[in-house]
Amino acid sequence: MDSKLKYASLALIVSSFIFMNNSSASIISLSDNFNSETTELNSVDFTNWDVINGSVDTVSSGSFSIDCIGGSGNCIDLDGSTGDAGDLVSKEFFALGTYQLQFQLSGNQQPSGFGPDQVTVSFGDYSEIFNLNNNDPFTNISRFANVLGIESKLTFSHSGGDNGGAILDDVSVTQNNTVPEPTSLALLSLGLAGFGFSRKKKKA
Ligand SMILES: [Ca+2]
Ligand SMILES: [Ca+2]
Ligand SMILES: [Ca+2]
Repeated sequence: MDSKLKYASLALIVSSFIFMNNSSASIISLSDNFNSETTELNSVDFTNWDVINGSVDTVSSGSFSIDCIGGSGNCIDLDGSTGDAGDLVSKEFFALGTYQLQFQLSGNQQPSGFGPDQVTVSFGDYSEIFNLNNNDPFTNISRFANVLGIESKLTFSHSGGDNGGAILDDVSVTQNNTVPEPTSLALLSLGLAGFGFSRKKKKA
C-alpha cells in the first residue's frame, strides 16, 4: 500500500468514526416533573432549580383549584406569594450543543382572575414570550435551542406579580447528537476524495 493510499484510508476511518459518534442516541440532561419536591408557598429549596428575582409556589394537584399534569403530583405556580413573580433558573449550566427543550405550561387556572400572565423562556439562543389567559389548558411546548459560545442555564421568568401565575410542569432538556457536524461531513468527503484519488493513481 503506497503512502497516499494509507493516508486516505486512515482519513476515511477517522472521519467514519466521528460520523458514527455523532449518530449516537440523544442524552437527557434534565428531566423534572416536580413531584418529589416539597409542596409549599415561596419555595426556594429545589433539586434542579434556583429561584431569583421574586418567588414561585410548589402546588399539589387539586389545591388552589390547580390541576397538575396527570391530575396528581406537583407543579409550579411561577408567580409565588410575595407579590413579585419569580425567575426559575436551572442549577445546571448546559454545555455547548444543540438541545431539545420540552415543558408543559398552562394559564393560572384561577376562576377569579389573576390573569393574563406572561412568561419568558430563555435557553442558549432561544427566547420566547408566552402570554396566557387564566383558563388556557396545559400545552406541551417543544423547541430546539443552540447553546453557543458560553454555557447556558434554562430560565422561566414570570412578569409582574399578583400571586397567581402561569403553571409549569414536566420540564425536560435533551441533548441532540443526531446531526453530524459540518466539519465531520467535510472530513468524510475529504477521506473519500483522497481514497478515490489514490485508487486512480494506483490503476494508472
Ligand atoms: Ca408534576
Ligand atoms: Ca402563587
Ligand atoms: Ca397573574
